[in-house]
Formats: sequence, C-alpha cells, structure tokens
Amino acid sequence: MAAAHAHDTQDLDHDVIIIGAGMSGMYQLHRLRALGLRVRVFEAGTGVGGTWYWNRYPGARFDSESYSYGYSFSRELLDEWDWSEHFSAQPETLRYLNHVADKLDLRRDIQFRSRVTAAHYQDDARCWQILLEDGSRHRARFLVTAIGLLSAPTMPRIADVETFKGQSFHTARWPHEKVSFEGKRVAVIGTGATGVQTIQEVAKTAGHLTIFQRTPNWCAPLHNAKIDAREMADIRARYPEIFQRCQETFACFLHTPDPRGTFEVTPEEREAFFEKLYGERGFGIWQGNFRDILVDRAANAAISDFVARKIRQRVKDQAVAEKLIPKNHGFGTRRVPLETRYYEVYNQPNVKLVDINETPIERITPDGIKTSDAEHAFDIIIYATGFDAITGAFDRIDLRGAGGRRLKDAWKEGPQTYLGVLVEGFPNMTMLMGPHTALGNIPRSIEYNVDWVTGLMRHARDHGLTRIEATRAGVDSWTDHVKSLGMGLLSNEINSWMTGINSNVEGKQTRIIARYSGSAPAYRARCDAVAADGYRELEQA
Ligand code: NA7
Repeated sequence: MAAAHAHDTQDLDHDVIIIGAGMSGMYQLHRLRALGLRVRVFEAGTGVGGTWYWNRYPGARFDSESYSYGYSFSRELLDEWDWSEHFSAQPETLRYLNHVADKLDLRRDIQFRSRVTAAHYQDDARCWQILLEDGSRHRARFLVTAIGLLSAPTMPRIADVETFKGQSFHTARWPHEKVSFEGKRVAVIGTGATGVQTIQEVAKTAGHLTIFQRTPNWCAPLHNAKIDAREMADIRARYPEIFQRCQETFACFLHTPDPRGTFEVTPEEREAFFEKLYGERGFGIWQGNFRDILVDRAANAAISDFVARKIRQRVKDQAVAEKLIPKNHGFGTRRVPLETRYYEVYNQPNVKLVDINETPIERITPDGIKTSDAEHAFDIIIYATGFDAITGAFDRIDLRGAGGRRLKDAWKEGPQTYLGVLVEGFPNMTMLMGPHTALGNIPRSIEYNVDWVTGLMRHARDHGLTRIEATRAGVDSWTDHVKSLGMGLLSNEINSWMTGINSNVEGKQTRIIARYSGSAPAYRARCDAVAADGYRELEQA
C-alpha cells in the first residue's frame, strides 16, 4: 500500500470550492461537475444570479442585447428561453438564471447564505481552507473565485449617513420588496450607468426627484424594444451566427470598431455615421464607432462634440444641459451609460439637478441632505455610488496564499496575474473575471474563462496534479503585456472604476491598469496556446 501523503484527497471536503453563484460560478459548477469532480459553491445571497440577484434597483437592465448576453453553451437552453425585450430588465434576467439553475440542477451543490470571509492556502496539504461567516471551515484542492468585478458596493464617504430617518438604499443592495416612489421626495446620488437607469425610472412616479451629480457621464440612447414571437424565432434561428459574431468582435459585443479613422471620411459622412449610430440599438456608438475615437484626441473630440450637441437639443434649459455635458473626459473614456429618455427627465417640472461641485454635500441629516447652500428634505435617498471594482471583492476576503502571503500585499502596486486567471504564490487558485482578463460583453468572456479553467482542471485530474501555480516570469510577462496594451488608451488617463479609482475607498485614489484592453480574440488565442502546450508555462506537481 502506498504511504499516505499529506496532500491526499481523502481528507478534503471537496475537489473544488467555487466562491459565488453568479453567471460565472453557475457555469463553472456545471462544467466541473461534468468532469466528475466534487464541487461546492458558497454564495452569500439566498439565490443564484450574482449581479442580477443583487442589483434589483428600479430600471436595472442589460446594455448588451439580451440574445448576445445569455449562455451560449447549451442549444437546449437557447431553444427553450424567449427574451421579451432587446435589452432585458433585471427581473427577467434573474428568472432566466433561475431557469438555468433548475434545468442544470445546480442548487444541490450550492450553499446559500454563506459568505466567505477567509481563504487560506495550506502548503502541506496543498489545499485551500475556506472560512464562512458562520465559522465553518471547508477544504478543497482547488479554489475558484467567481466573485464578480462589480460586486463590492461602496457607500459614499459623506458624514452622518446613518442619521437619515427616511428610507435609504444602495442600488446594489436593493430590497426584494417593491419600493414605491409615488408622491415621495426622492434623492439619487450618483450618475453612472446605475444612476442613469435608476433616475429615468424613478422620475416616472416620484413626487419630486433631486439628482446630486458630481461627474456627468456621456450617455447614449439604448433604443430598447419588445421582441415578439416572430422576431424571437428569427433570433433563435440566427443564434449560431450571433455567437459567432461575438467570437469575432473586439470585445465580444455584436458591435465592433469600424475600420475607418474619424478623419478619413468627409465631415458630412462623419456626421451621418455618428447620427446613424446614435439612432441604433445598444453599444454601437461606443463599441462600433470609428476605430480611433478612444485613442486619438481629435477623433474623440469629434464624437464628444456630436453627443454634446444632442444633449443640448434634448435638454430644454441650456444651463442644465451644460451641467449634464462632461467637461473632464471625452466620450467613451468611461463606461457609456445607455439611456431611455434620460435627458428628457431634466425637462420635467418635478426634477432638479444639483451640481455638487458648485454646492457640495456637507452631510446627511435626519430629514435629508445638507449642501453648502440648502437643506433638502427627502423621504427616500438612493445611493447609486458604485463599487469597489475589479479588486474590491478580493480585498473583502482575507485571501492568503503560500507562506501565508496576503493577496492584498501581492497586489499592492496593482494586480499582477497570469492571463488574469492565476497568481504566483497562490497555487490552485483560479479567478473567473479576475483583473487583467478580457471583459467586454461579460457572459461571453465568462464562458471562455470557465472553459479554460475547466481544461486546466481536467489536465490536473488526468495527470494527478495536486499543485498548480503560475510562475513569476509568467506573471511578469502577462502584467507587462496588459500594461503595454493600455498605453495610449484615453480611458486610462481618466478616473473611473475601470482605472481602479474609488473616491470612497481608502487607498484607491491612484489609477492602475486594471483591465486587459487587447482584443478578445487575441486573448483567447494566447490562452488557447497555453493549453495546447500542456500548460507548460505553469509549475505543476
Ligand atoms: P459608477 O459608474 O462607479 O458610478 C458611481 C456614481 O456615483 C458616479 O457618478 C460617482 O461620481 C458617484 N459617486 C460616488 N461616490 C460619490 C460621493 N461620495 N458623492 C457623490 N457622488 C458619488 O457605478 P455604477 O453602479 O453606476 O456602475 C458600475 C458599473 O456596473 C457600470 O459601469 C456597469 O458596467 C455596471 P464620480 O464619477 O466618482 O464623480
């Protein structure tokens, strides 16, 4: 009989622990189970869905076309699910994800109400020990983080937030019960993609709505529409084509940059092209514009000028319009919120825009919000103040690798990863949608990421590996590659969650290169090559 090794599997509770039952954790569970592995998912919420479970705020919906966003891996799933709108609203998306969980019988391996507070690698046993909020410990050979890149909500650093007597909500912690705005005095703080969706919805019923804006964003029309049975049948017939298109585009959207430069066409052609994009559905104006709008200052100024003119046309009060036009960044250099009659909200008599650069918020009071020049009374305050993005969800877990090294320390100067999936010093840990992976149309990237990790786990299983780790050289080379891809991108010169800035979080005031900004096909080609080479760039034991 072979001598028992410290890293034998029989002492372990599971082969793989996945943190998070959002879109990535759900699909990863499905794939790893099919390999015959014992998998356990720990999820803080009471149900599946991740982003679509937590973000129940009014107006929450896709900005990617529904049929390009759902899972593509199962023809059966595609055949039996109908999308009712081009850009599905959160309740429908959550129903969809619950349907997927039912269909694949995922829940039996998911433990809900289970927030992971710590994950420590154990050198001797070559395993991860996970600690839950309830104090229980669980051990597995491999750890997969499926914790989302926009999942750690942040409240604003404003004094006396807790003193408010009315109702208040962060958009990403919205209650499961309906909140009525009928006749109420409502405040919204924050005008990112979330704030914009919230504002345009709340404005429909609120008695009075006040928006506290620090930085306006460049918003563009979503042009949502219903999908009837005939159109859905047509979409279903085109699914192979739709997903093929997503495979080929730069960021997995249906939209991809136009090969022409902004100034390679006549001014009339340029205007007509911008006009066409402004009139079309979805992210085309951002992701399918002239190829140079996000790198060339003059090109960026041209599209910014075009969108500014649209805002001036749509907002009646020109002083308000000027406040809504971004002055400190160009179009598309931050995430472009897509909107439906957002600018028209500011023409309503019951809506007021407060520019908090002019009159800063001093504090929250029991009755509302005190700015430098007024006391505003409210029944409801909505915080659409965003997330500690990309690394935030990692920071909230006490994550320690080999030798007890903290991930937070390893990433002090910014994230350092191998393909965005592995980290040197953190053996047997893989990240889904971690820093420095290709993002874009997220579910498309998730499917690729999960499939790649599944391939790695299959390799480990087939070769009886108990320890897999990225090398220093591998991490350095990927990190350098990601940094060099980020050079010249105008978005990397701007503060936003995409550059790792969060004014409400200590230590997140310095811009970092947080995202891989090359093309998705190039990312996949690189990862495919690593797999085809037997993962020889990794240390395997
Ligand atoms: P964002 O895009 O980070 O937006 C947060 C908003 O909240 C933004 O307008 C911030 O202004 C504002 N904010 C944050 N803190 C404060 C304080 N302290 N005072 C006033 N205003 C504040 O988050 P979202 O949830 O909208 O979107 C995140 C992503 O999720 C989105 O891009 C989609 O991809 C999905 P700032 O710009 O910092 O001046």
